[in-house]
Amino acid sequence: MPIHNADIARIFEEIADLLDLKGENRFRIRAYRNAARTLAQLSRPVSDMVEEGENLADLPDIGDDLAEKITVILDTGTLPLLEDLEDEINPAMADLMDIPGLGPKRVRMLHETLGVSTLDDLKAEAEAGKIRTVEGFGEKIEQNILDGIVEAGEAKRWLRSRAEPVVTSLVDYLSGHDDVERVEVAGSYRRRRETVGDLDILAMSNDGGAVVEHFVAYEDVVDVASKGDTQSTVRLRSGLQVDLRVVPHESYGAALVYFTGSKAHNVALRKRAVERTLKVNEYGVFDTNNEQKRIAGETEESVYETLDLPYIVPELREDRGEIIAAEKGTLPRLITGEALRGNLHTHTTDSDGRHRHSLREMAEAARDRGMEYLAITDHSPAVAVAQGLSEDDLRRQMDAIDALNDELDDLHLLKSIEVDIMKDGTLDLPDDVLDDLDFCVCAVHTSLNLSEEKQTARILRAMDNPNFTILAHPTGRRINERGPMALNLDRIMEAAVERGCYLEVNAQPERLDIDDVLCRRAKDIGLMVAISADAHSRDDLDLLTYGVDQARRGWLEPDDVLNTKTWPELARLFAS
Ligand code: DGT
Ligand code: CA
Ligand code: CA
Repeated sequence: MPIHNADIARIFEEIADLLDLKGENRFRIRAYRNAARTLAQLSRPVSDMVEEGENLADLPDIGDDLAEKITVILDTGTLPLLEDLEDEINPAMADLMDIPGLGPKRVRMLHETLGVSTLDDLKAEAEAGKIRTVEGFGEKIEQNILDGIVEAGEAKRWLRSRAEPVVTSLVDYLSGHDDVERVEVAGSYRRRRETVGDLDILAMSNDGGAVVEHFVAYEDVVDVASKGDTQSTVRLRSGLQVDLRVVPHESYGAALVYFTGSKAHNVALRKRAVERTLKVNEYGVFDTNNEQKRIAGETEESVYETLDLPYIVPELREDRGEIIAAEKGTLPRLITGEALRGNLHTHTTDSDGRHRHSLREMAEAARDRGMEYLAITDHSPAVAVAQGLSEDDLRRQMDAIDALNDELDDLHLLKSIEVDIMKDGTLDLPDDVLDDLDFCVCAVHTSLNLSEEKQTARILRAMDNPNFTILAHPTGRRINERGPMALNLDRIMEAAVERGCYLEVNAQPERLDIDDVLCRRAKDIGLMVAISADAHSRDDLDLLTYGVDQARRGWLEPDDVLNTKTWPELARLFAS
């Protein structure tokens, strides 16, 4: 394996970090960091320089000692000094210094007092409120650390919803150029994945050079990683990386297929092409016997057509059976946002000061969006931070809903609750009040760390309650924040089918719970889901679209989704 300049730079950075954690001499630390920067910015591989007999010590910030170390790395891929340091100090501790506010001194302190060595340790101690107890730390620093951990996670993949405004501005900007005929975002963004690693933008133009110049001149570009005649990669101020490709008219469809991916879908398409003595790439579809001859490529449809396939929407392009389904004519007729008649998970100011709008305001917002029904599902008492509704509060809210229903013509409010599933699997309100609701949304908010056995048993027990209707955010995951609970979801889904219960696709962008893969599993066993906004404000009602995206990626059709039904239809389902 060739050793790149960046590899050597990384080793020097790591040494500097570990020396820093040891409290070593800062000049020695600085020397490694400076050398790392020199290497990272060098235009030629140092391996070439060594081969050509050049003296590395002539490079800025590199003396005889470091020059010698570079040759050792080129020969062996590592350095004894680094290995010694890694034996002494857990290298994971170096990652902790990336959290804002945590320098080497504080990391050392946390290690000595609480035994913190990894990001997971740090998170656990911060969540348990232990950090604030360490000398020199306080509640504020603890909170900053928690926020920092979240941000560190988000830096890896972006929530698609967070990338959206960035995309809109950039696409507007690119479309504004005279030589640009069309712009589209491809990649995972177009496939509507819940997160995106980077953006892949395709522009149609005959003047690639001009478009690339326009692109790199965008005001939010802070770093140009590469720039050619038809492609460029940049990093935006927000940290998001963007790949641009400029293609001519005749290749646009082929390029769109290629850069939309997924890679696995592309591989499957190419295999299919080979079987037809065709070649598919980002420039078009070609005859293997005469590669000069472009058979298709102007539109995506033309590419699929040469492979004897109908058009496949981007959400399905994951090589999860879509090509066979397309061939057989059994592609799903996917759910759309227009098919949703209402929302089955909504909060109001009745339960939580953080919720921004009253019952009436939420009702009017739903009506303005053309919804036929809206279920009001405030929290139950166990969610103390959200000031959950007591039985009396809930009865009062039910009266208020009756009154408002008399008044509203074109929206029907449903009486419901987001009732907590307690640790023992009981529900957080007595059955006699739950009996009087239209249906119940049930959720786990506490004791998320039970074993799979216990967590599963807890939810199954809750489902035994005849008032149980929909399991809200079933896995409890929050993207980039916390993973799913340990759960046997197959058992839960089967139990739901047996008992006439349902699962939610929570449309909050950081939840999207259940996800696409689980949606597909639900469909396969005949389990319907509710796509729910979990709205905490009027604008949140618009989040449904993210739930629809996830459901589409999970092959769901209108009949798989509860809230495509009218309320009378739903009432019948819930009663049976
Ligand atoms: P991401 O960015 O991690 O969220 O995921 P994608 O799917 O956007 O992946 P990305 O940005 O690496 O590449 C964009 C598309 O380009 C990808 O979906 C398919 C295509 N592509 C990239 N690398 C390859 C490759 O090695 N082979 C093939 N066939 N296609 C590739
Ligand atoms: Ca991408
Ligand atoms: Ca990319």
